Amino acid sequence: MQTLEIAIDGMSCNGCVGSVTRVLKAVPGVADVTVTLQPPRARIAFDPVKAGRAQFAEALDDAGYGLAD
Ligand SMILES: [Cu+2]
Repeated sequence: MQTLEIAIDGMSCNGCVGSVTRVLKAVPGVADVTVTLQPPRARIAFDPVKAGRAQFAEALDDAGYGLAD
């Protein structure tokens, strides 16, 4: 298991926190997600064989968010 902390673009409220948490948790290989609004970041625990930054970026993009860094 690997942990990645990423800054998220496009979050403005707690509804966004819920959405970002849900879409990241739905990525195959993701075990746990913790999202904060201030600062807008996500900490993701995942299996690096199954998932990575590209999958997280795609899932976020589909939901209207993005990686900020
Ligand atoms: Cu929102």
